[in-house]
Amino acid sequence: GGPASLSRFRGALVAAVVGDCVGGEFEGAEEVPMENVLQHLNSLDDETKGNSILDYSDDTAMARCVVQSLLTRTGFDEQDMARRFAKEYSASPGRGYGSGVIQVLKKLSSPQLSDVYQPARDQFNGRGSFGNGGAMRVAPFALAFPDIANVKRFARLGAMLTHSCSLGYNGAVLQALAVHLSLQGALDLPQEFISKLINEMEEVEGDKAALNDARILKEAEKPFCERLRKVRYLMNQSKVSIEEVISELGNGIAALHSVPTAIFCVLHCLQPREYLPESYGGLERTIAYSLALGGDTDTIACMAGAIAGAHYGIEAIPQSWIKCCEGAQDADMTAERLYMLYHQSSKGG
Ligand code: F2R
Ligand code: MG
Ligand code: MG
Repeated sequence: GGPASLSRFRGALVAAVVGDCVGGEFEGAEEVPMENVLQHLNSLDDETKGNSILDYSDDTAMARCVVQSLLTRTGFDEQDMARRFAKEYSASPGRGYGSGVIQVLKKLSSPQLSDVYQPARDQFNGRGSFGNGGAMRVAPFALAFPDIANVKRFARLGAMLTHSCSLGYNGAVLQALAVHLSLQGALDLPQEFISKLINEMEEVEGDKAALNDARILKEAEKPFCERLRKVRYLMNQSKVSIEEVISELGNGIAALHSVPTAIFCVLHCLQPREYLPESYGGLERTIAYSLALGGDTDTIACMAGAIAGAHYGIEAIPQSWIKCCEGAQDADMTAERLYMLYHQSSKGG
C-alpha cells in the first residue's frame, strides 16, 4: 500500500507481536545458530503441531496498554496509561518484565500517587532506567500521531512513565521515529532513511539532560547518533558477520544496545541474504535475522518487526505465524482503529 495505508498499520502492529512471541524462544541465549532459528520458524508452519500457541511477553502486554489508552483517550493521557500499565502487571505479572521496572509498576498502582512520573525517577538511585522497556512498546505512538513533533513528544512522555534516564526514553523516541518514517514509505530510500534518523536524533540528543546523562554514563556525547552512524557504516558493507553486529551495536537489554540494532536488522534484510531461505520475503528475513543475533531477541524482533511491518504491510506476514502468536489477531483488529485515529488527526479532526 501507499504511505500510511491500512496494510502498513496492520503490518506494524502485528509484526511487533509476532517478533515478541517468536523471539521469546531465544531471549537471553548467547549464541543462536541460524539453523535453530529456521527450525523454530519452520515449526510454526507445521500443522501437525496443532494448537501450540507462543505467548506474548511484557513487550506486547505493555504495547497493548499503550494502544488501548491512546484509543480510549483519543490521545496521550499519562494518568490513564500509567493506570493501565499497573493494572496489566498486577493481572499478569509473569510476562517476563525487567527486574527493575516491576518496582515502578507496583508503585503506579497506588491510589495515593500524585505524580505518575515519580516512581520512574526513583529508579536506580535516582538515575532512572536505561532499559529498552520504553522502546519495546512505543510503536503505537507512531501509529496514532501523524505529526513528527507529536510522535517525538508523546513517545518520550510515554516512555518516561517507567524510564526516566535519557538513554531509556530517547531509545523510545528513536524507535518511534523509525516506525513513523517507515509508515511513510521512507525505507524505499534506505540511505535517506538513516540520514533522517540521524538528523532527528542530533536535535533530540542535543537536550541538556541527554548530554548530562551521556557524560555521567561515559557514553559518546550523542550516543544514539554515534550508534546510527555505525548502522550506516555496517549497512553499506557487502558482508557483515553476526559477531561484528553484536560487538558494534549490541544485542542487550539497554535501549542503546538494542534499538539501533533493530533498525540495522530491518535495513540489512531489505535484500535477500545467502544464509536466509530464498523463499523468505523481507519481513521474514528481518524476524529470522533478529533472532539469530541472540541476546534480547524478543525485544529486538518486536522492534524490528514494527519497523519492517510498517514497510512491507500485513500481506508480508505468514498467516501460519500470525495464527501461532498470542495477541496477533487482536493486534490486527485494533490496527484499524489506530489507522482511523491517525487519519482523523491528520485532517485536524
Ligand atoms: N527482563 C527481560 N528478560 C530477562 C528476564 C526474563 C524473565 N525473567 C524470564 O522469566 O525469563 N525482558 C524484558 O525486559 C526488557 C525490558 O526491560 P525494562 O522494562 O527496560 O526494565 P528495567 O528493569 O527498567 O531495565 C532492564 C534492566 O536494565 C538494567 N538497567 C537499566 N537501567 C539501569 C541503570 N540506570 N543502572 C544499572 N542497570 C540498569 C537493569 O539490569 C534492569 O533490570 C525487555 O528485554 C523485555 O523483554
Ligand atoms: Mg519481553
Ligand atoms: Mg526482551
